[in-house]
Amino acid sequence: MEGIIIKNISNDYVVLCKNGEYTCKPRGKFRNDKITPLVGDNVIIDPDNKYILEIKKRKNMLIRPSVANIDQAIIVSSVKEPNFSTNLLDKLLVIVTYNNIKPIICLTKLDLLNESELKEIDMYIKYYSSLGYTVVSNQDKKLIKELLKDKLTVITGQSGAGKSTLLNMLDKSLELKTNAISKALGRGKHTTRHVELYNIDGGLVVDTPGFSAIDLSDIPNIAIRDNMIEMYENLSECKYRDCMHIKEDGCAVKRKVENGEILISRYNNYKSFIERK
Ligand SMILES: Nc1nc2c(ncn2[C@@H]2O[C@H](COP(=O)(O)OP(=O)(O)OP(=O)(O)O)[C@@H](O)[C@H]2O)c(=O)[nH]1
Ligand SMILES: [Mg+2]
Ligand SMILES: [Zn+2]
Repeated sequence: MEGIIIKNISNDYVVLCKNGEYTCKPRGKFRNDKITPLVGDNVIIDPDNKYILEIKKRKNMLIRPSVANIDQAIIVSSVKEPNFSTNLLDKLLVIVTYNNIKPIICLTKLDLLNESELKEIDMYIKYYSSLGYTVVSNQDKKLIKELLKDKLTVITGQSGAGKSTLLNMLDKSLELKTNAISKALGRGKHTTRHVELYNIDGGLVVDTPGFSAIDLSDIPNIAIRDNMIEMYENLSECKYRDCMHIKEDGCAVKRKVENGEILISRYNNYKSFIERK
């Protein structure tokens, strides 16, 4: 019988099939082959003996969070509590696009901003949109549901950003646990503890525990450059074909940062990624 793994707790995998859910163990074979089943895996199970018999070929996979066959990722970024961080957003955009996953930016807690703060965020929304990213707010319920339809979407972002809250807003029956940021950080714990896949009106969505630190250490510098749109698209205008936009002369990126065409925070974040700071 065919199904998809929607949850994993230690060695138990909950598999959603057409006629219901089955909690299965992986066959010993997988351990020998060093294959660990992941949430998002399409599998064949033996429903009588509750075993996973086969894992279908994966389209892609992420290590942290551990999810397979992802179509897109919603990067949840709060604009306050925790404060908006372009560094974190740009880092996640690089990680997601490097893994061939389409990013969607979802801003939360806009209701906590005053007018002048809203104006500043609006500038960022316009800039990221101009790069071609889809930018939504967690209030755009209808739009988000349309984006989720028929796709497997991972929800990622900092702890306390409002990932579980967003899913609860989309589907009240989920009743996911959420926690005030001060408490969440104070205890140094994540409210969401495990990776779990939910079906929201035909869209499969994975809630994940937020991270407090994440790094780009697996991604080579050239790939970081090529996964930041401005750093990649302006390369052809630089004097050197392999320009890293750092010390080189005749650099189109540095020129465009100076004349305001490229957002200074984007460039500074890029530099900090390249310099591994
Ligand atoms: N004012 C306001 N508060 C929000 C909004 N979204 C989330 N929150 C609050 O932010 C806190 C953290 O939300 P969660 O949904 O638990 O955050 P999370 O990203 O799931 O956190 P982890 O599971 O720890 O990774 C909760 O107290 C929410 O009520 C929002 O749009 N506006
Ligand atoms: Mg959560
Ligand atoms: Zn350059």
